[in-house]
Amino acid sequence: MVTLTLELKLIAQVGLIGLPNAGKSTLLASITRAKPEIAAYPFTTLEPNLGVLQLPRRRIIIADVPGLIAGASEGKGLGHAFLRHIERTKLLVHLVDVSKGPEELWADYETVRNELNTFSPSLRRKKEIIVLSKTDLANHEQIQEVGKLFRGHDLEVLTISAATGEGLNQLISEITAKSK
Ligand SMILES: Nc1nc2c(ncn2[C@@H]2O[C@H](COP(=O)(O)OP(=O)(O)OP(=O)(O)O)[C@@H](O)[C@H]2O)c(=O)[nH]1
Ligand SMILES: [Mg+2]
Repeated sequence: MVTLTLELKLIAQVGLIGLPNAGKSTLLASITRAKPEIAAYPFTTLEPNLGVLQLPRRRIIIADVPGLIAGASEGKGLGHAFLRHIERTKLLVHLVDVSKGPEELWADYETVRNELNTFSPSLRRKKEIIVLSKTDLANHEQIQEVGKLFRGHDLEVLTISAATGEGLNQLISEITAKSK
């Protein structure tokens, strides 16, 4: 007897990743018509949500997956099962909450990167846009300092506030250019 195991993977061009509470679902709700659950506590998203970013000549499907935590690639938290879903995306949008201090924020970024790197080479090599989220909760100096920290590691960052809409148009342009 032959046993076949079929795996269903969501088809999205872009995956939103980050620690729990980073603002992934809020971003999805801001740039698509999806209505994911949003709340001020971790692990609000328990299943991936898909949204369609409608452009004049293209539509881009975006997947918002549950937050990742340290150990996710080995099955901790909810992230593990959903890392598979972002394996086929062209681009990752990695959200980090800028209202946290620079050290904690950089540790958050590295935690998620480590999980991607451990999970598979295809995730490790995927294009990534780093987004500092919730800029309305941080002051200008804090944001500048964090930008400098990332540039010191040769990493470019974008800044957004889903609350005020700041930076969303630029992010949409970058997603459009890099998800082809
Ligand atoms: N002030 C402010 N709050 C935000 C912003 N974006 C998200 N939030 C808040 O941050 C909290 C978490 O947002 P979610 O979108 O649920 O975060 P998530 O990354 O999807 O979280 P999980 O599903 O748990 O992984 C909510 O209370 C949001 O209202 C923002 O730009 N500004
Ligand atoms: Mg969520």
